[in-house]
Order: sequence, then structure tokens, then C-alpha cells
Amino acid sequence: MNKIALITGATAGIGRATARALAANGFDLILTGRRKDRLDELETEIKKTSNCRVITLNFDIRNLDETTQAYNALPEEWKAVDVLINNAGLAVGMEPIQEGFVDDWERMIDTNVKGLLYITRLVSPQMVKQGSGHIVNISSIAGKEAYAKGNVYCATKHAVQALTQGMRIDLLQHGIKVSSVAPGAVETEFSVVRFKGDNDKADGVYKGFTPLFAEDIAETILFIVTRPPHVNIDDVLIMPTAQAFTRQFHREE
Ligand code: NDP
Ligand code: 8X3
Repeated sequence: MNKIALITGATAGIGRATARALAANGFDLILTGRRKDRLDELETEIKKTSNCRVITLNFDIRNLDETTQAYNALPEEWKAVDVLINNAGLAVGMEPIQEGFVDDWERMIDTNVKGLLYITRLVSPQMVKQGSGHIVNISSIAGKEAYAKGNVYCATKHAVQALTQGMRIDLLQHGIKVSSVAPGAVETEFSVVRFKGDNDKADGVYKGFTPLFAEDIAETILFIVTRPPHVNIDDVLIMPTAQAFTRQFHREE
């Protein structure tokens, strides 16, 4: 029987690439996100190109009721999730702290920290019951150190790092693996979202160097979730060759 992987934020970027990689490697998938048309498209594509089974769940992870209802509505056999990829997340805005927008801060904290906790709280008891499972949290280089104007986004990703450690300690005795993946700049919809639809500003982030692609991270996640039972990859920091630490880029003119 295939393992079941639940991927949050599968409508774009890293989540979508991970869905494709896991589908090609024999996982059944629960795919989540707010954009239903994107979920439907991906489901159709994956069913055409692989033998894996797919269920889509359309909800806003910031909303505890919506998230709970979506998970509870799963058929019983699908609730036994083997791999949870906590990927849904975003940065919004890039202002110094004294000029930041509280609404942006709340969107990041509610999605990156509280949303991750909501879905983990729903899925992890079943893993404990099974005595196995694997949680992969998508952190960031921003979870390792702060950068100028990254204040609240960096804080949410530091929280993801702390939660990864905490989960690992709590779930150790239940045979559950916990890992985190911390990428540098990956060209996805991330910067378009961060700059609120300003495509020129978003493109500028990746100008003059080759960033990571979503597929690079998907490949890393696939590696992590296919290690033998006695191996847990705790934490992976993965950067573009042209980026050192947070925002130090080597750009060609
Ligand atoms: P994308 O913007 O391409 O994808 C983000 C995904 O998160 C989408 O599928 C989106 O789905 C989902 N999402 C966002 N908000 C919500 C919400 N409220 N409810 C449900 N789903 C939500 O960005 P990436 O693929 O780059 O980002 C994925 C993760 O990787 C994030 O946690 C990000 O912080 C992290 N990361 C990204 C890096 C980068 O440089 N791109 C580097 C390091 C980490 P929808 O809008 O349909 O709801
Ligand atoms: C995103 C990485 O450096 O663009 O998490 O903020 S960075």
C-alpha cells in the first residue's frame, strides 16, 4: 500500500513541485490550499501521469474551524497520514519594524505559525496511534538569522525551527520523524505575494543570479521522506550557489 502524504500549500511553488515528486515515487496525496481551481488542475495532472490516489482539501489554514472540518471530512483510511509536509506559508511586505503593517504581520503569524500548528495538532495524534509518521516543516534561511526588513517573517521562521525541535523531542518516543528544510531564495510565487502583486519588484529579487527552483526543494524533501526507518534527517539548509546567508547575493551585472 502507498504511503499517504498530506502537503499544505500545494497550489504553487514548493508544495506543487513536492506533490509531483511524491506522486512519481508512489505516494498517495492529500493536497491542500485556498485556490480550488489550482488544486483541481493538479489533481487531474497527477492522476494522468501517475497511479497515485489524490484527494484535495480546499481551506484557509489560518482558520481553525475550516482546517478542522476539512481534515475531519476525510474518509477514515485517509486520516492515517504517514507524511505531513507543513509547507503553506508566505512573507508579506518588507518594511523596517517601525513602519510595518500590523495586518501583514498577522497574515504571516497566522499562516506560518498558527496554521502549521493547527494542521499538526489534527494529524499528529493519528501518527502517535500508528506509532509512525514523518512531519517535514518548511522553514527558511530566514529561520536561522534575521535580515533587514525581514523582521516578522524571520520571526515566524525562527518559530518553525523551534517548533521542529520541540516536535522532535515530544514525538521521539512515538517513533515519529520530524525534519525541517530551510531554503534560501527559491523562485516561486513567494516574492509576488510578498510584494503584493508587484511583478517587477518580485523579478528584481532574482535578477543577476540563478536562484533555487521549487524542484530543487522537492527533490530534497523526497530524499528526506524516503530514508530507511532508522534515519531521521533533522535539518537541511539549502542555498543557491550565488547566495550566502540571508540576503547576500552574488549578482552578475
Ligand atoms: P508560493 O507562494 O509559490 O506558495 C505558497 C503556498 O502556500 C501556496 O500553495 C498557497 O496556496 C499556500 N498558502 C498561503 N497562504 C495560505 C493559507 N492562508 N491557507 C492555505 N494555504 C496557503 O511560495 P513557496 O512555494 O515559495 O513557499 C512555500 C513555503 O516555502 C513557505 O512556507 C515559504 O515561507 C517557504 N520558503 C520559501 C522560500 C522562497 O524563497 N520561495 C525560501 C524559504 C522558505 P493558496 O494561495 O492557494 O492558498
Ligand atoms: C525565503 C528566503 O531569503 O528570500 O524564506 O527571505 S528569503
